[in-house]
Amino acid sequence: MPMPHRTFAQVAKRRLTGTEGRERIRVVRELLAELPDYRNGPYADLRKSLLAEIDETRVRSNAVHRDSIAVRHEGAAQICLVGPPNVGKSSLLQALSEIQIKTGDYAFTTLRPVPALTRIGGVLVQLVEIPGLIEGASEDRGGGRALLGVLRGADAIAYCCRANADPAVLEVVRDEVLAAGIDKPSILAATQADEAPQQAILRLATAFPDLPVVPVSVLDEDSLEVFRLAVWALTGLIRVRLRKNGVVEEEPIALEPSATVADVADAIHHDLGASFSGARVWGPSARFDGQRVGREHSLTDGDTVEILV
Ligand SMILES: Nc1nc2c(ncn2[C@@H]2O[C@H](COP(=O)(O)OP(=O)(O)OP(=O)(O)O)[C@@H](O)[C@H]2O)c(=O)[nH]1
Ligand SMILES: [Mg+2]
Repeated sequence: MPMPHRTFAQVAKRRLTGTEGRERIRVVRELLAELPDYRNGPYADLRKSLLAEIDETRVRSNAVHRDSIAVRHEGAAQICLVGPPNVGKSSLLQALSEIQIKTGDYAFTTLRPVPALTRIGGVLVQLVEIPGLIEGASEDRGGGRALLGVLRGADAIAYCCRANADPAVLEVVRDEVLAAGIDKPSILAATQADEAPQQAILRLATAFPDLPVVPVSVLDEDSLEVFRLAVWALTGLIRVRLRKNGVVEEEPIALEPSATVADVADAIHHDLGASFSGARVWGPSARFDGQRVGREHSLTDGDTVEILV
């Protein structure tokens, strides 16, 4: 004897309360399975309204996803990997970090932005794979608006294109980014370079004269290192090592290029920033090792600093 349809409707309402997205769809499916299979009458009406509920839930969750996607910034800078589908963005992310990510020999393996941290010269930098942008993305095709929103919040862009591909396929993507009014420091990673002749790299460089081209292959560790350095250059940051009581700390800190000794002291502790008397500097910005400098001395990438109290 099936549950009276009014009772079923009440049960359904109660079970659906407070659910959203995938969870809501799962509950609806369970309810559908429990519903007597009548073709007409109140049970058939219930079935229809539950089926409509699935569609509505889908539309709602898409709307939520589309409005915006937030990728929390981590590390010293956030660099987005952007390019057509299936060029090797995930493979690059995997080769440069600890994450396990799906890669595949087909388009749109990655559907959401995927962040991963990579260490460059001792500093953590965040790379974010942006799923394949398609023509019309700036008008929201393929959920493009939310993806471009992530890009808008990034510090820089590494465009990715198969080294032996026709440059036109990347032009499509780049045009969408520019049409969205996004213009950030950028490089062009010519991916799967192990499968491309030197002329292919030249062809890309000619097609994109304003982008430094970095040939890269996940099979070639040296090329990955060159790519890391190019990403570091994109951040525009400098690395400075701290020295305390004669011992240099292993991991450098990342600073804005205009950083002074006072900024370093302040980064260590606000009180120190206010009270320290000066510093000693080793490295490119010092005239000689251990040079005594004042608060406003500008630092350079590769310096080592000891704050004097
Ligand atoms: N020979 C070679 N193949 C590569 C390299 N990098 C990636 N591939 C292959 O290229 C295909 C696509 O790789 P993915 O990393 O999934 O590409 P993607 O750009 O993330 O793709 P979507 O997320 O689908 O847009 C896979 O079959 C990889 O094995 C490379 O450096 N050399
Ligand atoms: Mg991918």
